[in-house]
Parts: sequence; structure tokens; C-alpha cells
Amino acid sequence: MSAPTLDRPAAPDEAALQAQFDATIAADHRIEPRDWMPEAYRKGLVRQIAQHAHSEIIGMQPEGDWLLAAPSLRRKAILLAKVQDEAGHGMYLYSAAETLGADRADLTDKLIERKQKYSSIFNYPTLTYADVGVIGWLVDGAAICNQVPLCRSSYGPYARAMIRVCKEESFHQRQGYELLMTMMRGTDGQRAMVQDAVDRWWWPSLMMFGPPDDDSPNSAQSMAWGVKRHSNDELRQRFVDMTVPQAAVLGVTLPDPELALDPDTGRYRFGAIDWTEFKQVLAGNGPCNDERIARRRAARDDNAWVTEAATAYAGKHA
Ligand code: BYC
Repeated sequence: MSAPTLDRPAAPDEAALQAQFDATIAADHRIEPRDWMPEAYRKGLVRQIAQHAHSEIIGMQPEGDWLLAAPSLRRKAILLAKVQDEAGHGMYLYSAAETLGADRADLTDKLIERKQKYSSIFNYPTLTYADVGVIGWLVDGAAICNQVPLCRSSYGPYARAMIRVCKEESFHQRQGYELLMTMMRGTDGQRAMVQDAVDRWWWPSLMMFGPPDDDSPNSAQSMAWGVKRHSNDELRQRFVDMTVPQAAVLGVTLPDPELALDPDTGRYRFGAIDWTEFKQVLAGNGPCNDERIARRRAARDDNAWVTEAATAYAGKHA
């Protein structure tokens, strides 16, 4: 520790700062951007928040594909609003990453260069309009299960962003369910479309929660720091328990013959997830990985002049 001077108190040494950080985490208080934090905590947060932000931005594409083909003006307006919400979520999250010293343009470059990930779920195609409903019901439903506990995450800006995101995701989930309900009350053809979409999206939705706990390298440290509050398997189980009764009300069959209520635990047992498929999607070999990244790259490059103009304007008025 350096000697105190008359006009400036000595900076606390690293051990004292670490002790203060540990005490804040132990007391379940928030870490804020002005606070000292270990470099690994900062890096881990940037990793997760950037991946989360990229997921929101790439996540606009599968549903956005249906904006010009929505079956009515009402459905188009709803879908447009939802896709815009996802863009907003991405922006809050990039802002949260910036409070940790990350640079937004740099994060986008890392996404496009495949150095950072985005959720596996957005590498599957949307083949019919029922997919829009199923994304709302299952994908936003899984996102809510995963993100509600993140509202209590130890990093203040991330936790606060999650509160607003979760409110909007709940609305998205209901719009998806309402769309599916409407289709299920329609023709045999519409019911078949819903069932087909459920068959294709169920297993990828379970993969959204990440690898099983015994194969999740980041979980232990993330939970010790209070960034994640529950393990991947715990949240996946919570999602299954929540969704099975909703499927029954809707009148669809979830594509898992092993799905059954365990009378001892009151929870649903489910079949084995195909982790080989998950790893393939993460490695860039999912059905739509190339298309998603190519589109994001084109958006960055084609709109670079807008970014440059906005930056120059902001610079002038700073
Ligand atoms: N997809 O040690 P693990 C939305 C990676 S968007 C891809 O368990 P962690 C929506 C993981 O990053 C919702 N990668 O990691 C938008 C790690 O790789 P790295 C997006 C995955 O961080 C539009 C490695 O696998 N939600 O709702 O402890 C329309 C090992 O995993 C995935 C979030 O991002 C995956 N599914 O736990 C509609 C939530 N799973 O980074 C809806 C915030 C794992 O070491 N994130 N990986 O190279 C989280 O809660 C956690 O990061 C995860 C993973 C639970 C996803």
C-alpha cells in the first residue's frame, strides 16, 4: 500500500478490495460499475451479457422472416412490435456490457467473426406461421424461466435490464400462446401446422438452458458470484414442469414418449436430449448458422454509413 499524502488518501490494496467485493456478494448486495471487481468477474459478465445481447439481435431474424407474410394486418402489427422489442433488449444488454468497459462495435465484430456465441435456438428455420406462435410460447417461455432469476443477478446494470426484458418477454409468451390457441380452434390443417411446429421446436427449446450441469464449465463460478442463481438443469426442469400442463390445455402432444409425471417428486421426467446436435449447432453447423451470420454481417456493412454519420453528429454535439 502506498503512503498516504495530505491531499490524497492511499488507494486500498487489492486484498482489501477483494475482501470488500466478497463481502458485497456474500451480503447479496449489487456490484455497480463504479465498484472494484475481479477481472475474471468482469470478463465472465461480458461473456454472458454479450452472448445474451447477440441472441436478442440474431433472434429477430427467424420471426422477422414472417413480417412480410403475416396472415393479417393485426398479426403483422403484433409481430412487428415483438421483433422491435427484441432489438430493444439487445440495446439494453449492449449498454450493460459497456458499463464493464466493452465496446459495442467490437462485440458485434466478435459475433460476426464467430468469436462470441448467441443462443443455439436461433439457428433453426421458421417454416410456417405456426412457428411464430411456438417461438413465443416455447422460446420466450424458456427465456422467461432463465431470465427471471437474472433479475437478482449480482451485477446491477444486468439485473435492472432483466426486469424490463422479463416484463416484455411475458407479453411475448402470451401473444405466442394466443396465436396458437387461435390456430388450434381453426381447421385441421392449422392444427397440423401447430403440432408440426411443436415437434420441431421442443427439443431445441430444452437445449436453450445450456449443457447439463456436469458438463457446464461456467456454472460453478457464475453461481458462486451470484451472476446465475440456478443451474442449467434446474431451470430446464422448471420449464418442463411449467410447459406440460400448457400443452395439454392447447391440445398438442410434446414429442417425447418418455415424458411422465413422477408421482414421488411431482415433477415431469423427460427423455434424453441430443447433446450431439447441440454441440453441432454451437460449432456453427446448425441448419441456419451461416445464414444468420451472413445477414448480420450485411446489416453491419450496409449500414456502416449510418453509424458513421450518427457518431459524427454525436461528436459535434458532445
Ligand atoms: N446456445 O458453462 P455453460 C431470447 C455456451 S434470447 C449457445 O453452461 P453459462 C429471445 C456457453 O455460453 C435468450 N451457447 O455457460 C430473443 C458456454 O460457452 P462460452 C438468450 C450456449 O454461461 C429473440 C458453453 O456453452 N438468453 O430470449 O454458465 C426472440 C458452456 O455453457 C448455450 C440468454 O442468453 C446455448 N443455448 O450458462 C425470442 C440468457 N448454452 O461462453 C427470444 C443469459 C450454453 O464459455 N445466459 N452455451 O464460450 C445464460 O443464462 C447462460 O449464459 C446460459 C449458459 C444458461 C445460456
